[in-house]
Amino acid sequence: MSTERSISAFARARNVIAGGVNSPVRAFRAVGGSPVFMKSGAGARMRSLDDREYLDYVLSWGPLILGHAHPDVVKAITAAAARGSSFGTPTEAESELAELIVAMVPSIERVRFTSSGTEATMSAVRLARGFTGRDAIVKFAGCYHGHGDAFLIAAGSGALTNGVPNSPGVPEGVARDTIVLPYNDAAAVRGAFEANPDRIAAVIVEPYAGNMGLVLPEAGYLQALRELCTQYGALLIFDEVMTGFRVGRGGAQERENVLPDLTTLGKVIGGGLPVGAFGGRADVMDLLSPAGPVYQAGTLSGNPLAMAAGIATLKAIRDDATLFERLEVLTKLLTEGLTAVFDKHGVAQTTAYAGSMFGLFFTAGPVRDLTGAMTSDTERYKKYFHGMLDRGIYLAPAQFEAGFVSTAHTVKDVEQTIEAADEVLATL
Ligand code: KE4
Repeated sequence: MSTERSISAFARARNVIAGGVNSPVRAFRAVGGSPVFMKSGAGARMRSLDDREYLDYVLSWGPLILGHAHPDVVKAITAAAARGSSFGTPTEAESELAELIVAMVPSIERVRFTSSGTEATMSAVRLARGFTGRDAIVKFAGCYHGHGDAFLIAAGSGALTNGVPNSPGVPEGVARDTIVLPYNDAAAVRGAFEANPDRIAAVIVEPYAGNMGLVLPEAGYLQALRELCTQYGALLIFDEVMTGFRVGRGGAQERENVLPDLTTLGKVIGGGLPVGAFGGRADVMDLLSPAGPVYQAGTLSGNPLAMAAGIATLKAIRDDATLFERLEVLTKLLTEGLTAVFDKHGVAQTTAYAGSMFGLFFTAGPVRDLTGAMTSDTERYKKYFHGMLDRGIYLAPAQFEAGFVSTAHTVKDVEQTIEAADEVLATL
């Protein structure tokens, strides 16, 4: 199967773009080989420069819950573009998308849009520090909250994949204010608060951790975080950049019935265009400039084209009563089918799914935190990834990522995937 055009495209890119990519995980460093360059997408599939079609379970790392080039999204972006791409003034589209988010996400009363998830998490932490007057934050090993300095300590996703979970360039002064704890360990959080009773501004957590592979919270864990933050006067921040509108209409907070003080969003709310957001309690959000003193800004925040794509996507989610039920059924079918073929071939695996996201570790597990995730056989994952890629199935080019299903995926697609896995596992 030819990838010549992608290989020469990567050589061209490396001459002018750092590492040849604009986000590290795309470079295939974790799985080896040369990244496949895509030129188009439609529904559940992408087409490469070499005109090879791939069934896509990355979906731009989560945003494309309706699949590639959904007609409603394309129409909305096209119409918005014809009216002008940006005004630098308020527009009603921003209020319309904000109203959709406020209506569906239980804890959000006010929203501020950004152009990426990283901006959203950076801003949410600054707001929490401004609101509490405290400096420290708690994050969890293996969780990824974007590339802000405060988060690149024991970070997941590409930082973990590329073996640099503690990035150079993060000053000691910043790292000192980030307390890193194991995920799924409420006692460790209690201990951190007892040792720092008035120092912790916020606990930021991926309620379903999707950046070390998929690790779900154990019963009572998120509620324990909620109670400890309330008890010690810290804010609880749910980073739902990945889980928002992906695991359910109201995100993980609705599924788990745990209300954070602030929530960060991204990915799905932009429908494939650059949008991040943070929101939550009105009394906290109203501390943001210009209403309050905590500064935060962005030239293209609330961009009309991005808002149009987000509105079209969230309206489709809002108006389709069975959308998440159908997505979860399909994701369950995929996950259980993969488990069955792994067991058939005697290959150790630990799978998890929630809504339309799923994870698969090459380890017998259990996987409840980063330590468990790191027992995964990444060499085997490499071979599995390329075996599936050769059969036209595009999975995350890194073990420490989650997979995603869209409304464009079908039962037939899932059956094709399981058959491909059956063939590949026979070769491992
Ligand atoms: P962005 O700045 O990449 O839009 O969002 C950062 C972010 C924040 N919080 C969570 C929970 C996230 O998953 C992310 C970004 N996710 C990765 C995928 N694991 C983005 C992919 C990439 O870095 O290219």
